Amino acid sequence: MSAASSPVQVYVGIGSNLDDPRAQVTRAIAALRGLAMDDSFRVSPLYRSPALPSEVADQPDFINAVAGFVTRLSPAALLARLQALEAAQGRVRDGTRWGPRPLDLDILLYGEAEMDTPALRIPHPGLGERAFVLYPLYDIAPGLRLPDGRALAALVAACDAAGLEKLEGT
Ligand code: A4P
Ligand code: MG
Repeated sequence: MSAASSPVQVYVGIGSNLDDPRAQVTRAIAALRGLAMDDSFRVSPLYRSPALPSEVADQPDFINAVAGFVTRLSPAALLARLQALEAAQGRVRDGTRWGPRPLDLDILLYGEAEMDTPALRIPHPGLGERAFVLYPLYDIAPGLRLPDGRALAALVAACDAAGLEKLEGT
């Protein structure tokens, strides 16, 4: 077993636009709950939006959500667990960037960590501009600040949410 590190608050972005996306996201939420310490697990409502960037919009709409929880997994161990969950839900990596996928799990934030390696970029690139990430993150962590000090509330206020639809009853 790998050495346990101190508990860290993490946020994970969940996205799907293939093979019944709403069911894929619901299943992923249940699996992520299993990674959370104690009763730390929080999850946003589900949102629907067209695929971004607009060059790749010729594919099904995405369903997105954000989960937040406390874990002792290291960033690399957490990424490995997320990739195993993607694979378990039928994701095949064929090298197509931004292609349609049954499940995409991104580490959005790992405590206050800032990392920039090919395997892991944290905070996740695009976090500060993407409505389908910012809105659900705000739902579960309205007072959050990014490691660079920017307030999540200010990013939400500045972000273009055209096309983003919160799914009622989620
Ligand atoms: N990787 C680096 N940093 C991270 C991180 N913080 N979390 C590496 C997870 N993985 C990270 O990922 C490729 C590699 O990124 C991984 O091997 C990992 O080591 P991937 O998931 O295979 O590739 P991808 O998702 O196609 O590319 P990318 O650049 O991560 O795309 P994004 O940014 O995830 O965007 N539109 C809507 N409406 N909703 C969406 O959810 N998602 C995307 C994908 C595009 N458009 C979308 C949505
Ligand atoms: Mg990804």
